[in-house]
Amino acid sequence: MKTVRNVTYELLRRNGINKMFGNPGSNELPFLKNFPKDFDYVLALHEGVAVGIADGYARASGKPALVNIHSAAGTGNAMGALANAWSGHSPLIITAGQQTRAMVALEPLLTNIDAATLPRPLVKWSREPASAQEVPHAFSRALHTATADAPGPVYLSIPYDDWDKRADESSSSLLKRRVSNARALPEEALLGLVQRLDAAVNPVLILGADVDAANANEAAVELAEKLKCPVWAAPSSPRCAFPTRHACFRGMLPAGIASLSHLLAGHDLVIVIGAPVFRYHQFEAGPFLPKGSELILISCDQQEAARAPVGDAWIGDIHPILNQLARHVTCRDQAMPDALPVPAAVPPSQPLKPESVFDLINSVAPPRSIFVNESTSTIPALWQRINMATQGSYYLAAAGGLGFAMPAGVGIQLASPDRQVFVIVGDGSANYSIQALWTAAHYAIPVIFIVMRNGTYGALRWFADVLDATDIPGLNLPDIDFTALAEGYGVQASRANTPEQIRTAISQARASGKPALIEVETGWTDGGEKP
Ligand code: TZD
Ligand code: CA
Repeated sequence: MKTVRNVTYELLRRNGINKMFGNPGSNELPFLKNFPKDFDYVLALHEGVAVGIADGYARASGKPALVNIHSAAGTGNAMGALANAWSGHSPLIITAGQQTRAMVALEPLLTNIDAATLPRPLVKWSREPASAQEVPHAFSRALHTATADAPGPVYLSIPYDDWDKRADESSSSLLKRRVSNARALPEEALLGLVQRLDAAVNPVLILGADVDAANANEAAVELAEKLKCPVWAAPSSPRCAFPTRHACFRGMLPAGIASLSHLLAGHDLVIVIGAPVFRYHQFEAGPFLPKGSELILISCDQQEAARAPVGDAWIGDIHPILNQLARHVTCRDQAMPDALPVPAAVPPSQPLKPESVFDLINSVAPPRSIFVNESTSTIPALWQRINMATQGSYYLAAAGGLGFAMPAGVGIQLASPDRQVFVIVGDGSANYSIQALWTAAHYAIPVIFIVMRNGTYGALRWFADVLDATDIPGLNLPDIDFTALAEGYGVQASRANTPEQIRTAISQARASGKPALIEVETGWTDGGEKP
């Protein structure tokens, strides 16, 4: 007899899924019973960490990732991570166990009351199947929904007595299904768009995370080199879609309405690809675009296209559309822009400035290293000083929710065994998902965690200035010994406060082939005093 469990695992297998990230409870055990030998279970010690690891894995591998978490309480623990996965277009199939169908109406312990509603609005789709026989169909629908453009998380709540039930004969037809995104620009739209690009006197390109996710970075370079135009990373960009030392690259746009449009002054055409228009942060009143500018958005996300307050949008697949544009626009007969100067080294100080730490990391990081960033007050300095040249070099919490970098770094390293992952995390941010260290140690996933210890929620001090908010409590962090925490979770750790110590600590970590945490005391980026 084919059980619901057999068919579901076969469906997952046929869709390239052979890993499950999770934290189990009694409701989940029947799904895990006789766990198939060709699947790996990756245990996380908290559901937010399980979803964070899966988010990193899905983003870096470009494949859907399966997560199994515990009922309502586990789903609640995962919501912060889910916010990042939602904004990051991460195709996660999140499953939670439910109490038995026989008892659920009585709301016994561990019931997920109104389960399908709980994760909304941070999922594309959620459901508790109406019967055991519906479970394979719900998984099939979940898979195809998560991966269809724009990708995103989906959620299934499965009563635990469903797994041993007989599967419907007809569910075998689900095993062969393929659902693909296939939307290049039709000829007429392409001609119109190319005409607008060619007619622009001074165009500018703004690239977002979905260009990197679509692995379309080289097409973006080709387009920029034909237009000979400046290229910016979209504000708050959670990925890096363009080589940061390329002559056309200008850095990341600020996340305030007025300063962003001020920087675009003089451009008659703003071409945004693979980013929302725009992911702002601090409120600054002003026009969305400078006078005389028009905006064109190419997006894989119909909601982002609809939400944009200005400009025309085309919804489609980023990679083929970028290829089409790069092939058809006219190569301009003018000089390339001048590359930005590489910023001068900051003399070593005690404590070190974050700029020095980034210069050091940049000088020792092997080619194609991956940087997962959650050092919130130093984001501009990192973009200036770390050379990110290849696809998939940079990841940040897409919704701004802290607790992303440590688990995501673990998932990204798991998906990219031939690249070195550096997690660069503040001493505030490192407390939201610290349990990720255990998963890194347990499965020998060789992430290098660098904790930037400045003793404060630095970004909030900056924001307090922006908001003119004085006398804010709760911005200083008591001394936290991250080396002791790391050792407690089984990760080798050291303190490194001079350039030489940092170099040695990184090379020892690399030689060990195991994860390592390096705690670095840092000062302010602006040269000010530590509080
Ligand atoms: N909680 C969560 C889940 N997400 C958040 N974004 C915040 C709180 C608020 N927050 C920020 O947006 S930045 C920040 C907080 C607390 C300070 C982080 O401090 P850090 O880094 O030590 O990690 P810096 O470089 O000192 O800012
Ligand atoms: Ca800090």
